[in-house]
Amino acid sequence: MIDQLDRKIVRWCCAAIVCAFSTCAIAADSTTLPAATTLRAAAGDRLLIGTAIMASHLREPAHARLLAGQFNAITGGNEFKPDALQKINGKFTFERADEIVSFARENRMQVIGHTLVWHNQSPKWLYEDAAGKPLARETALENMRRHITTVVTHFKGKVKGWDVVNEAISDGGNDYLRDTPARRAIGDDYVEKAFEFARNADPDVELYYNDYNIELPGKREKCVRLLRELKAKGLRVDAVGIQGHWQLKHPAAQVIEDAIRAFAAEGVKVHVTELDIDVLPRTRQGAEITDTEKEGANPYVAGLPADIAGAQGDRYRSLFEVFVKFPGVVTRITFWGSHDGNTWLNDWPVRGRTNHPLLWDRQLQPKPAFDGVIDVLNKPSGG
Ligand code: 9MR
Repeated sequence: MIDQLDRKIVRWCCAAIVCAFSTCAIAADSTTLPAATTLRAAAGDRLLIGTAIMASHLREPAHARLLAGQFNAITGGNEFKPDALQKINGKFTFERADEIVSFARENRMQVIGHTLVWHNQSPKWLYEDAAGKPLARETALENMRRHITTVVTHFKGKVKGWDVVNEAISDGGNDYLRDTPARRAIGDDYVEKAFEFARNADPDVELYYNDYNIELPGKREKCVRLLRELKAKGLRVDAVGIQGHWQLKHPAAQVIEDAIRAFAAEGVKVHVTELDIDVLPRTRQGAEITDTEKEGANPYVAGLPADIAGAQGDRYRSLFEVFVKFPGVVTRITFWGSHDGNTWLNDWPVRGRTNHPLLWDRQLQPKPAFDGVIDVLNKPSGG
């Protein structure tokens, strides 16, 4: 709201200056007004533009200024996950997540909670015994209920919405749900139970289902099925989060557009929650990768060549052109990080590479990727 106001004030001042100094009558329509220079100002109040951060970034002054200046939403990259909040059964540790909440409040940013139930970065005791066997259903359910209830209650009024369940859908062919510790202990209804516990803990907080590759046909249909099943049980899902860990050419913008349309038809909002555009080859993973393969897989150590940076800018531009076609449906776009020095893609699928997936380079300078995004947001019809 205030961003929109800031922008309007700038526009009014500029319009006044134009009127005062102009000898001929120039209509001060939006095309003659200066473009916003930050993502959050360009987005105004029609869209949340977010980034994933770590609490440690807040102690890096230039980085923290960039985050506060550019974004109106933040997601803790790790700080709100089960192993960060309740590593030891019954001992809740909110300090780092609370730091993120304070930073957001000081800078008029919304906080997105990520995530309540996930098969990674969750302590084993939640759903397994010491020998790795699934806990009895009632014990696992009670562990999940207590985690969700305590966490959602702690952040009541401070977090706009929660990724209630992350990555529950199976990648493989006909399998529907992923084989996870929570599912093995509780059963297929662990997803609906998670949504039920979250809603009961805070009826006002938004509830999201978040996953990767759900824009691709196959996983997309499974996600639609999940939404329908949750709805049939009387549960509320406010938005689907398409993670958006994408590459220069894959997936096609049309595929993403089709998925947004398919999810919107189920009556939910669509968020893009972990956006980045990988510019490196997706090599084999794991320890068996050879040194030669590793070197070949790391071609831009000295910097991103201008043609690739330009192609990445075009890619971001065309993705945002899709997103702004859906005003009121695509209501948040969150990048998974801000500058290239700080992205999980420097360590995945091969450790120690030099990747360049984000809008700012390692010196915090905006890349063509930034121009691609802000140009679209600045267009009068952009959303
Ligand atoms: O960005 C997170 C990284 O710091 C962690 O090491 C990693 C561990 O799994 O998780 C990263 O974030 C993931 C997110 O929580 C869920 N979707 C995939 C993201 C990238 O792995």
